Amino acid sequence: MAIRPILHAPDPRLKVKAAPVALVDESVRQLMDDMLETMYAAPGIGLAAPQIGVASRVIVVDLAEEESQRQPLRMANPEIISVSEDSQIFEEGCLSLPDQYAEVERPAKIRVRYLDYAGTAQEIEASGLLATCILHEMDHLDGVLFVDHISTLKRSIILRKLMKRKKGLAEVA
Ligand code: K1U
Ligand code: ZN
Repeated sequence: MAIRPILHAPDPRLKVKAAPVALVDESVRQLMDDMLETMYAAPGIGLAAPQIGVASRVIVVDLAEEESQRQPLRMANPEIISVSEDSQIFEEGCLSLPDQYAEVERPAKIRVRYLDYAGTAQEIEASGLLATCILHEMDHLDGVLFVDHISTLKRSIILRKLMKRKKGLAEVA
């Protein structure tokens, strides 16, 4: 397993639509393992393959607050089967938009189909933060960031802050 560098906006690789995996083979399992290690190290509660520069439809999620309670979800080719009519609002962060947060409204309950670590088709129902996190990660697979769900003004403030931060880091280096 390896910790991989996480891309930061405005990297163009974060805006690309990722391709489905043909099957869950050893290379996809290796990718899932690396993504989980990278996510735990960050730390974060989710990660999508495009965030480490891999344009494949693979995400990982784990809401556990303690190492002893970890219950990782590794999903290839996730698809939304249904969403509830009612919505919920969570404050979202993103490892590709460091230190930036905003409230985002999304469906409160979802049903998702995906291929697991063994390549077996699974379906789960998710609600609360788990639903929001899965939807956030699935957005990454289509080149969508949480800032694409907020007002133009809030989005430009966040993106300007990130550009400034990038410039500051470049001047130090
Ligand atoms: O996709 C990502 O960049 C990961 C992101 C997932 C996410 C967070 C909040 C709402 C929706 C999706 C993160 O994990 S940001 C970091 C974070 O939320 C966190 C970090 C440490 C402990 C607990 C949470
Ligand atoms: Zn994110």
